[in-house]
Amino acid sequence: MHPLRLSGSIAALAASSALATLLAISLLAPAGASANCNVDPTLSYCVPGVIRNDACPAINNEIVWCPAGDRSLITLTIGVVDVSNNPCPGCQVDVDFQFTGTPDFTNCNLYVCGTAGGAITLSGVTNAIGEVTFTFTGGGCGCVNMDWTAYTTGLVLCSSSAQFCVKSPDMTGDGTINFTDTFKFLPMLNTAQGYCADFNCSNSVNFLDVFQYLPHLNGAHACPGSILPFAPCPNPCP
Ligand SMILES: [Ca+2]
Ligand SMILES: [Ca+2]
Repeated sequence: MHPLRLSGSIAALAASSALATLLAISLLAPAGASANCNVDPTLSYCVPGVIRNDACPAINNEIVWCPAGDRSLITLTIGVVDVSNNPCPGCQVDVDFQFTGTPDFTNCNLYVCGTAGGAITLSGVTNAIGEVTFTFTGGGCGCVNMDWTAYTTGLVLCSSSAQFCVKSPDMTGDGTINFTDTFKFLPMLNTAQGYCADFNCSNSVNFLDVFQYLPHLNGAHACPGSILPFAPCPNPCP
């Protein structure tokens, strides 16, 4: 290698190392800064919501989610403020989540990726406006309840729950999209009806829903990790 190029590489390496150090310091700094924030748990807030990325009308209360995360997501935003109602950036927030639900299909499951039996504890750090947002995806069709308790520095910020209506190309709710989901989909396509296969929320099942379904089937979309459903079926899914 040309000596100049080599020295350039070393300089780049040194720069990236310095950047990594800076990044590490900047990541560490907010945690310390949180000690300076006189958090007021009564003024702090937790707001459930969705990031909509599906073909259903925006005002619709049904969301389509895919275990691969390329459709709508369930969110929880936590805002931490001090006793003067000013945002607290750099606060570590820990949240205990518990998801439960009832599948619309018999013999099928509901799950949220990354959870074990619907439970997971996540941590995050509030941004410049004092907020941190957690996002979730999963599979199955039915009603999902999200219960949460959010803490910072030992204080409970909020503890509440919200319900979401979900449907997914993972119709069987086993964590992946494959031919078993197609077997669920086809009877609804043939009869032109079925809530769980109506992927564009048009109140009928037709070729437009096929177009919604196929990319997930062709991509064999799945949760990045293993799943442990929180609404297990009494029998194995077909
Ligand atoms: Ca499936
Ligand atoms: Ca439809």
